[in-house]
Amino acid sequence: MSILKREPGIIIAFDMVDVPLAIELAEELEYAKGNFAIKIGRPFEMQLGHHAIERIKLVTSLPVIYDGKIADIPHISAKVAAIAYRAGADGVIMHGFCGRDVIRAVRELEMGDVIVVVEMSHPGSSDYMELLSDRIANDLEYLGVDGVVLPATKPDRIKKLKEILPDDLYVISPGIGAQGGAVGDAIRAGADYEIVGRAITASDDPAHRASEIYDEMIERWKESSL
Ligand code: OMP
Repeated sequence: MSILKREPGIIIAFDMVDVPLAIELAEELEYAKGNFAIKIGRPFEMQLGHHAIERIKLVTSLPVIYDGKIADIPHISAKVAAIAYRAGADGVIMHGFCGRDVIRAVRELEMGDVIVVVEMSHPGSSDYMELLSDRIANDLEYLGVDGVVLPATKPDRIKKLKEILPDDLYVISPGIGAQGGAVGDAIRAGADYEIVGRAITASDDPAHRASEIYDEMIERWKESSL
């Protein structure tokens, strides 16, 4: 069973370095209106190591994803993922470009969801990654992973890659707000969750802003299904 509810939602990127702020936001999100999950990124992890995951898990029942963008040989990738799962992560994000053996090594842990980056949201993603993304997407049918990361900054690529990807994989999409994507762009293109960092965490009232962005996303999603 997927760690994420199969309904449109927002994954909030916890990339802040202010630990008390992160904990306060995780507590507040518990009661905020919306369908949320929390993604712990490397900057926050660098403050506390794997305790970053433990500290957030202590104050929330929302799904927690460790975004280590794991990209190493199979042995090391599995070791990093296992530490994150043991600390309480419900899922981990890893790169797809390292190869099938790396994806298999993490999946074979069977400790939680495995989410694979297929294509990235920043402009330089087109330098190299776009050359590989169709191939990675094709292979995922046989690798038994749970979800993929596709770029909200390129809704057309979401649509294209979804044609290749197995239906049962969930799609989570970053690039909304600070990177130029509009709220709702990825959901309308077929993503399940939009990933939002700075547009929420850098606002004056992040939990309130998360609910506003959630409402806006649902509004745009409903418009598109009329
Ligand atoms: P904001 O740009 O502040 O909304 O944050 C985006 C978040 O999504 C950060 O945590 C990034 O690490 C992450 N991300 C991308 O921005 N682009 C990608 O292609 C992949 C990710 C990711 O895997 O989450």
